[in-house]
Formats: sequence, C-alpha cells, structure tokens
Amino acid sequence: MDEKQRSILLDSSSRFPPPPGVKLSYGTAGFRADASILQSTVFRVGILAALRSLKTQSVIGLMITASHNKVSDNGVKIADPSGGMLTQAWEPFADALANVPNFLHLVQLVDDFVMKENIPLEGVQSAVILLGRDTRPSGESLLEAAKQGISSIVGAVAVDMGVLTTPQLHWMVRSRNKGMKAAEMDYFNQLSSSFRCLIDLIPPGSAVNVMDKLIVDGANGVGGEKLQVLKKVLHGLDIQIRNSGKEGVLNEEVGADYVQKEKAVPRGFAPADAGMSVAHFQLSSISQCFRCASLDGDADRLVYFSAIPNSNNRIRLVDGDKILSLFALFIKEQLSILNDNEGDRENNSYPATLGVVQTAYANGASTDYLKHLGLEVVFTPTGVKYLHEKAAEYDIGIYFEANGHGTILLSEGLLHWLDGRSSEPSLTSKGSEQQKAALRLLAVSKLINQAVGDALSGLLLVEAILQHMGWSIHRWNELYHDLPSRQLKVKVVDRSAVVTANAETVVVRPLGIQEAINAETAKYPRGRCFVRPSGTEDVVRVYAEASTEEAADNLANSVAQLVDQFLGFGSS
Ligand code: G16
Repeated sequence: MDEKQRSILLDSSSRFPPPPGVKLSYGTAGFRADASILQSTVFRVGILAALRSLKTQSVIGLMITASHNKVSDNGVKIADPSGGMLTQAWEPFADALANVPNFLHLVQLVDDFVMKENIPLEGVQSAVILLGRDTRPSGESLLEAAKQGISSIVGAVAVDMGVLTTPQLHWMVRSRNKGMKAAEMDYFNQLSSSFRCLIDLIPPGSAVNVMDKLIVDGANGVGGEKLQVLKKVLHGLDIQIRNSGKEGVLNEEVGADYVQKEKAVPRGFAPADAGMSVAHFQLSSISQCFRCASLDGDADRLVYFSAIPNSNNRIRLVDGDKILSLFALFIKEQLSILNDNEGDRENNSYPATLGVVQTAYANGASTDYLKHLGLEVVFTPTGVKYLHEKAAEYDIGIYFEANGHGTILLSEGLLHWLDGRSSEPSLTSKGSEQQKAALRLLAVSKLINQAVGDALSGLLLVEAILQHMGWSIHRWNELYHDLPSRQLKVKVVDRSAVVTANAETVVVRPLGIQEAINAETAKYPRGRCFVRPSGTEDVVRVYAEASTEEAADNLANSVAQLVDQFLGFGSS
C-alpha cells in the first residue's frame, strides 16, 4: 500500500471509531446490531466491498438491511459477483476488520490482507460497488458511512441504487456482471414477462379455481412498496397489498417472520372500509378462500397463509417447506414430460440432476413428503449461504428454509439444452408437450431469482403454479399435514458458547446439554428438538416438533428452560 492510500485510510477511519466493548460477527447474513452502534462497522464493510471488487474485477453489492429484525436494528451484507452471498473465505477478514479497535492496526490489517490476497491496490484498476438499503430510518446515514468506506480505497466508486429489496440488489449485481440489463425496471419487466409466459403455457381448463383475490402483507417494509410498482406491469393477477409501509411499524406484528413464528394473522388485515385503527383482521369479513401472503422486512422471505374462521386470529400456515414442495412437484412434472421419450426417435433426453436442500427447521412431514416423491433431500446449517452453495451442485437445486427464504437454481448446461429443445423444429412445429415443458422451465429460470431467495419472484412463481395446477391454497396445503411445532428464543449471557454439529442438530458445547435435550425429547412421541445460536439476533433459538400442539409447546418450553439453566443469566 502506498503512502497516499495509507494516509487516506488512516484519516477516514479515524472519523469512524468503533463503539467500545462491542464485538460483532458476520453471522448468518452479515453484521446486524442496534443501528446506533453500526457506523464504524458499515464504514469498514465499505472498505471490504471495494477490496472485493478490486480482487474480482467485478461489480459488488453492499446492502444496508436488518431484514426481519426490529426497526431499531440495522445491518450490512455483501453480494459477491455472482449475486450470491460474500464468499465464506472472506468472512474471517470481515470479522477482523469490523472489530479491530485501533486505526493503525486497521491499516496494517488491510495491508496484510491485500498482500495475502494479491489485490491490485495500486495502478489503474477500478472498483464498482452498488449500494442498496431497505426502508429503515437509520439506512440513509449508514449508507453515507458505506460510501466513505468505499471512497477510502483509491479507484473505488459507489453507485447508490436507492431503496431496494435485498434480492433486487443481488439480482442487479448478478445482471451487471453478466452484461445483462440491470436497472430496477428491467427487474420488474423480467418478472412480469416470465410470469406471463408461464400463464400462457397453462394447460387449457386449469386456471378456473384460483382466480380469487391474493392479499399480501408487506411487513411495513420495502416489499409492499415494490410490489405496488410490479403490479403496474403485471397482468393476470389480482393483488391487494396491506402493510405497505405507511400503516405501521416495520416487522411489528407483521411480516413473514411474525406470521411463521407466531402462526397468527398480521396486523393491518382489517377490511379497508373499517379503517386501519382496527388493528386485526376481521376473520368473518374476509372470505376463507382468499390467499394471503406475507413478505419480510427486506422481501427476501415469503410465506402464505389462510384464515381459520372464529379462531382468534389463528391461521393455516403455508410455509417455506410447502412452497418448496409445490415448486418441486412442478419441476418434477416438467422434467418427466421432457424425459418422456415416446415418439422421440432421437432419444434426446437430458440426465438432469434434481436436488432439494432443507435445514433442521424443515418440518419432518415435509421431508417425508419430498422423499416419498423420490427426491434427493439434503440438509445444511441455517443460512442461505449454505443452502445456496449446496443447491448449486445440481442441474436443478431447490432450496428453502421453513421461514420462507429460498429459490430454485438451474445450471447453465441445462438451460442451454432447454434452449435448444424449445426451438427444435420437430417440436415447435407441433407445439408439443415437450416444447412447452422446456419453455416453462426456461421461464422459471427467468422468473425465480438465480442470485438469492426473493419474495416477489417466489410469489409470482407460486401464483403461476397454482393456476397451472388449478389449485386453491387449501388444495396446496393438503399436500401433507405439518407435524405440530414450536419455536422459542432464549436470551443468554453469551450465545457463542453454543457450538453445534451435524447441520445444527446436535449441541457439542456446553457439555451435557445435548444429553439433557435428548432425555427431554424422548418423553414425546415423534419428538424432535434442537437448539442453536441465532446469527442475526442476540438469542439462542429452540425448535421443537411433536405429535400434538401441546406436546410441541411443552417440549420447547422445557428445552428453553434447559438452555436457561446451562447458559442463562442465572447459570453463571
Ligand atoms: C437471515 C438468513 C436466513 C436465516 C435467518 C435467520 O434471514 O438469510 O438464511 O434463516 O436470517 O437466521 P438466524 O436463525 O441465524 O437468526 P433474514 O431474512 O433475516 O435476512
């Protein structure tokens, strides 16, 4: 590093001192904490983004968001050149950079890393970083800190893309690096045209049952706002949007995380004419056959639900596992049409591998169902970065977390073959079923975000498939019956004291706690339970599953007590 670069870094970093005594970790999805302590972290991630862009000679993304967390939190994460999450190989550097207390040490750390990674810091190289933020009030000033971090690396340029959903920013980074159109309107146009294509390919007679209204909960975040824009270019779907930002507080008793964890109707689902002072959805006033969907704060998660009449705001939850199952069924159907060689003299099939990726949170009934379909199901730890990596090993990899975060990845090889298949003269002339199946899969690859889980594109694919199948939300929900489950959070002294193994199903530290969990779980028929430290909130999470609601609740509560005994404030 030359003297000029050194002095710029020293000068700028001295304007962003880290908060004393705070240790942050890149975690499940970037750094997250109370927004008031994040200026220095975001500034430093700006430096990292510039280095990553120089290293890869590609466009990088930097997103300011804390997604499902409460409105007073914020966070920052990086989108790599592929549009996916920051390579895990750079996470230790991210942690070290965020936590180094002294400015001279910071410059030394950067210098050492630049040498180790052989990053072309000097010379004529340039770096481009796309910046996005969600609607949190703290976003603007944190974005400014990111810009300062980026501009403290010579040759690095920040491009402010404004308020975006997280998946939009990932999509833009991917598109820019592939030399494709990457403006926000291109995103909306790509979604609407591929959705249209799937609708046009629906077998005659299917769509009749599902033309009732879709009501979407925007979590009072960016998703509702963007869905309003998407609606304008979308044809063939009647969407009503609630909680689009102005009605209430971000993620407060609204949004996918609330709906999935609490299994309750979100705020703001009062009938429009009753006014928003009526906090909760009047179940009797909305037809049961309405489909409801819920996005999270930055619109990278999606769950569906329908109301249970006279049930005190309870819902029938259609979670990420069921979205995965719907997608898997549809994809499998298209592949079997394509590989049906009857009448295909050239036997022009493609041995596409199809895999499904879940985490320990997947409801046991969903895993049984997917295996019963003959699908290969694999498990990873929580975090899209792990699921995405695993799914990319297949020609078609479908991954979803139960919380509604997921997507479908299609390999370049398969897309190339599908392209050829869809335009083969012998097939196009007949408008054959095989050609239609190829066109459907091509449309799926354009509709569903190839960079990261995306609630808006996921929602359109769900809607297209329901119309294709001619299914109501209830028919979809009947694919299998969830085992009762319960999730709890426990505040502990130090969540990093919990160390897990086997895709987070076993606790290896603190010693003894796993045996205690096993003994508790054994008391319940079909009992399953695990605990893990959250990577986005300062809590330990408990998940329990059992044959009845009461048993799942009891198991979760008794294991939460165990966590408290081993790690809680009374334990030390
Ligand atoms: C993020 C990750 C998800 C993860 C979730 C919860 O979601 O992207 O993969 O499931 O956090 O993680 P944890 O249980 O470690 O707190 P989001 O929507 O908050 O970005």
